Amino acid sequence: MTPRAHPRNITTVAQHIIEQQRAHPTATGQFSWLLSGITLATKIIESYVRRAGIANVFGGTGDENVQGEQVQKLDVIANETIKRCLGYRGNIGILVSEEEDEPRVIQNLKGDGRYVVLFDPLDGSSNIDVNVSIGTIFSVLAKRDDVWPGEGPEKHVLQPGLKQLAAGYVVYGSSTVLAYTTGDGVHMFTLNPDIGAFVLHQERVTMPDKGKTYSVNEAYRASFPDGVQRYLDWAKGENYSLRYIGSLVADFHRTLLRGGVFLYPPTKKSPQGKLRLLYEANPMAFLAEQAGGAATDGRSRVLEKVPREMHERTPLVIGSQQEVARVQEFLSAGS
Ligand code: P6P
Repeated sequence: MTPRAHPRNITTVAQHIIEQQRAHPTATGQFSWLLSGITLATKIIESYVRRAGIANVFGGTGDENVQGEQVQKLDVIANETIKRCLGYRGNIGILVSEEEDEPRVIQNLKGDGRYVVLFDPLDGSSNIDVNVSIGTIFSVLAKRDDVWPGEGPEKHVLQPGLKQLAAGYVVYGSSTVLAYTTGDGVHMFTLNPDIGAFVLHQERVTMPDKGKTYSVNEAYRASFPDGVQRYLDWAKGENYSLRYIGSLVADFHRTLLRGGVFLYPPTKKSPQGKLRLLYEANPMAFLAEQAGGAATDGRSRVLEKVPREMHERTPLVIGSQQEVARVQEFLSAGS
């Protein structure tokens, strides 16, 4: 009989965020309120994901999103859920979603929406119908203070990843796990369905500085840069394992915990890489670095990239320090 979590051992994510905030005397609790909106949304999404087959939410809507991808029913539910949970928090001024063409500016009476929340509502959604782990990814910025009120939202949105105040993901897998950072380490929580709360199970998660696992879709090998192809040959010679789920959140979660390296290089089909900078690569790069890992686009640090447009894509090499450095060596030796 699995022992139930004893009340004395429960730290919920809400408590943890407040404790984290206490460590920042300038914090007003506004931030905790924002993050609790995100966790609420992911609990609602999880309730659909867990019963997708009987809730008639399998399959596509027949529409295409701004990315040119087939929209899954659960994509829409996840997107609407996050907008609903965050739209009325009062302190969020702009929402950016993978599913939306443009930033959504939230007008609230006091106009004090100081935060920008960027998210991929349901990453890996093509895997829903075959019960493979999928996830929600989020990133939080503060509005810039050098933008005139009359200017559009773009300047607030197009900030480098170094400016993130928080980032995280929820992976809907064999259990539902939330990982987040506010710049003071990476902390992980498991959703306890008995009490409907995310409960802390690991603080200050650190990524192993090496790991003999590479994660890439080798079907596209022929169109990878030469340096990547040489790296793959080297890794095979070193008896590395290949693990690739095809769901960024799941592949990253494994890399964060076990070490290794995940790569989505430029390909013929996606010459700038497939993953989006603002709400996929940046949040994962923030988490990776906070856990002692690294993240580049094959040339430069992901977090230093200055975005040019909202749905900008980027190549991504992310994981253990030594493994990312190894890939860089092969890339620097001649692309
Ligand atoms: P491919 C899912 O569609 C996604 O955006 C990421 O979650 C995942 O890492 C990647 O695409 C998989 O892409 O081309 O290997 O199917």
